[in-house]
Amino acid sequence: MNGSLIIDKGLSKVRYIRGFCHEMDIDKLIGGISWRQNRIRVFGKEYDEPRLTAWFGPPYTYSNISWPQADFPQVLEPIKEKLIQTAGFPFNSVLLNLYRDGNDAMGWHRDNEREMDTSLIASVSFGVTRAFRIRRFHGEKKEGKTIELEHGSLLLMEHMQERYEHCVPRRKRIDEPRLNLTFRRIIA
Ligand SMILES: O=C(O)CCC(=O)C(=O)O
Repeated sequence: MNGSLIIDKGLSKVRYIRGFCHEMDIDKLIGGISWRQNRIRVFGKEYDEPRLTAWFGPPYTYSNISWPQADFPQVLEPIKEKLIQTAGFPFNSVLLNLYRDGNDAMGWHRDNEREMDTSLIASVSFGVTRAFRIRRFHGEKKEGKTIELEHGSLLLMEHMQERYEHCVPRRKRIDEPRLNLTFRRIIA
């Protein structure tokens, strides 16, 4: 598979592929989804999550947020099919993150819930370019990488969750939206 290998450490491999799906129209995608803004609890206080989200696939729970089973909408089917063919992996679910502008963000975390097959997670990006940061979970946290995720790009994260955490930092000067589709395989 083409693309640049960003991380290549034992089983953990992260590959960045430009132009995977650049023909898709972000406005059509955003308009085809019903969005939710979840509430999160941080140090005992509740806040609105700084982004909008949607979930399609089997029921899924993380950080006290629960999603019921939901079928893939038509607008996402071509992306899912192309991805399954490209990666040769049976993704069965997707988490959508809509960053309305640079004030929306995602903090450091790992996607390592027990019901998820973490051997491969695939992230497809649309809209404005945003930075995606990765660092070791244990030990040398300063040794990180930053990838600029461009419109239509694909990031393949193979066994990344075991060793690395990731985030999408705020970028105050950005005033355009970015849509991220994170395809996963739920196994239980
Ligand atoms: O927006 C992104 O690129 C990251 C999304 C993410 O970290 C997640 O869905 O767990």
